[in-house]
Amino acid sequence: MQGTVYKSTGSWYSVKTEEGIFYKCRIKGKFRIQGIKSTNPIAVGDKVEFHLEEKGDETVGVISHIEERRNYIIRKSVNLSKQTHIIAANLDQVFLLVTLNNPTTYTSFIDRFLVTCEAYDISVVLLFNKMDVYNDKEKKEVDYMVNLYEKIGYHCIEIAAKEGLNVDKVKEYMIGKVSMFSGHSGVGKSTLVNALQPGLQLKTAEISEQHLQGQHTTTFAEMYDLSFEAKIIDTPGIKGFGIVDMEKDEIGDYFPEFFKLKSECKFNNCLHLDEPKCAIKNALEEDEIAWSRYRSYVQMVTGEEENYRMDIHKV
Ligand SMILES: Nc1nc2c(ncn2[C@@H]2O[C@H](COP(=O)(O)OP(=O)(O)OP(=O)(O)O)[C@@H](O)[C@H]2O)c(=O)[nH]1
Ligand SMILES: [Mg+2]
Ligand SMILES: [Zn+2]
Repeated sequence: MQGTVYKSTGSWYSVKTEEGIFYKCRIKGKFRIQGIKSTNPIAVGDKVEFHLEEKGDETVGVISHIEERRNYIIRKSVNLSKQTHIIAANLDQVFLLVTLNNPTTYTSFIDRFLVTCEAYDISVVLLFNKMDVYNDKEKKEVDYMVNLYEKIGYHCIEIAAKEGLNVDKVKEYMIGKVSMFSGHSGVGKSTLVNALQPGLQLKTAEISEQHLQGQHTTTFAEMYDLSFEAKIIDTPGIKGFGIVDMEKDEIGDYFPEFFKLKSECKFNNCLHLDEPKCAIKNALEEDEIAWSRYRSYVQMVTGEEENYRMDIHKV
């Protein structure tokens, strides 16, 4: 039998067949794929083969094979374990939800996320959520970020999931595709799924409630079929986003605005750090490249930890 993984708890997988039937499945023993060292061998979005086994009065599926992935999105946990985790597989696009506060999304996080999407060739749209609560100054900050990222070539939409603002625009991007919502805990991923399809009623929670519980509201990635020919994967919030297995000299290629200029650097192996006649540093001085992007880049190349506060706006 064949199906698509709709939910993964780490020990159980919910697999949907083409006939639309869900089976509870598991894997036997160690299941390793093509040398990927990951905490989860099978992720939401994976296409799998399985067979049914009777266990007492219960029928469970046992996954025996996973189809080669068209793509997947992976991150390194930022805690000490440094394990990698596949968030989802076989995606058409990813939406990164960003909020200025409650919680704060720093550009260093956005940039790491974008670099991973570039490296894995997955298109990404930035959604600036909770526009309903920002004051004028904060709205300007969002506009500044939208300008910054649009100029590089990323689509950005300002939304308010709770009020339905611009949810239609998000819908347009989703039709006919498998998409994923990502971002910190509390940015409104599940709220947005509910806004797209009110009947689903996914659990959402205030950040203060989340802290009381000491955990994220959404605990496992799960895919949903929406009424308008779209599939969405809601994911648990992520704190940090460590990039996986990248050579120093390839990171710059995943900053599109750097990549465009790099042939103009004096040295063809320029890392854009202290080298003379560097086109990227020139563009930075001319304000054609944003300082926040350059700082993110330096952080990644020098292997600094992501989580420090920084001032992202020029004002
Ligand atoms: N004011 C306002 N609040 C919002 C908006 N979108 C979401 N929220 C609120 O933000 C809080 C968190 O929303 P969730 O949808 O649970 O966030 P999440 O990203 O799914 O969080 P995790 O599941 O923990 O990763 C809830 O109290 C929502 O009501 C919005 O557009 N405006
Ligand atoms: Mg959620
Ligand atoms: Zn350079």
